[in-house]
Amino acid sequence: MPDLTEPMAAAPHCLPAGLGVDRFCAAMATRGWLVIDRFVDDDLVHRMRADLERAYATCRRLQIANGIALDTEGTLHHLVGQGESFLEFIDRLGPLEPHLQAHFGGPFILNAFGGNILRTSASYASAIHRDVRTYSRELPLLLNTLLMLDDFTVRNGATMMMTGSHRDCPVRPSDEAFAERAEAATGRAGSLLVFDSNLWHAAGANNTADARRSVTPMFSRPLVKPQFDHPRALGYERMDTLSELQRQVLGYYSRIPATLEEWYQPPQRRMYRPGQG
Ligand SMILES: O=C(O)CCC(=O)C(=O)O
Repeated sequence: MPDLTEPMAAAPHCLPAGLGVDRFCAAMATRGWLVIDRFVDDDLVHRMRADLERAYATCRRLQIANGIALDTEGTLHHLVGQGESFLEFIDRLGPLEPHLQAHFGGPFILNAFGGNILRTSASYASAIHRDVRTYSRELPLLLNTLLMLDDFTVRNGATMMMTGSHRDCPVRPSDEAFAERAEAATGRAGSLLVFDSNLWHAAGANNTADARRSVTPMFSRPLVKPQFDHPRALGYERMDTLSELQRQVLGYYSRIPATLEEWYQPPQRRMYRPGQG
């Protein structure tokens, strides 16, 4: 049995040689999470950091203006449309597409694309939580990913993962139970943490002077309602400029018609295409 606990090393743009679909699915089924070392290269990491800073100014302005500043410091939401690097990341999922398809048993879409700039102060992401309210155990509704934009270490608050809790923890564990089983998901910048959304986790405490940045795209089966209408946010007309992978993942093939004209279309022009589950 291969060791599922070690971050799997790969050259940028590739998956580690040992990370076949079977190994991926085995890790998700047993531990519920894994780290893919340097899933994206430094160039994309640098551009995502710059886009993240700009997007944070936009998100923070609205958080403050709308009276929700307290618990949201450092958090960002709905980055699709807030920087080209975020769209580029969707295209970089190619090598992982068969793995995510195997996990979901079919095509998948983006559910939400957030981010976290973790400094010494905490946000809601620092509480023990999971990101799917409906505990679905063996039926995977949602899958989290977290792309590390800085090295994640124990000192700067690497995400704490309660290994295996997606299988046996339908309700929130006590702080003690969490601490007993939680492992730090450490990794180099560019590494991708992938985890079952049924798994309990929390951002660690950042005890350094530097920010620990990440983006957190989540994925689902197309039949699950996404947290943001990505095709409408980008514009339906933008579809022609996107890759096949971006169209699928951003949900252009699983939109909701709003007129009879949109509904009555041949299969390949339908807003919700055949085969989306
Ligand atoms: O920033 C982190 O370490 C945790 C992020 C998180 O909780 C999430 O993506 O749900």
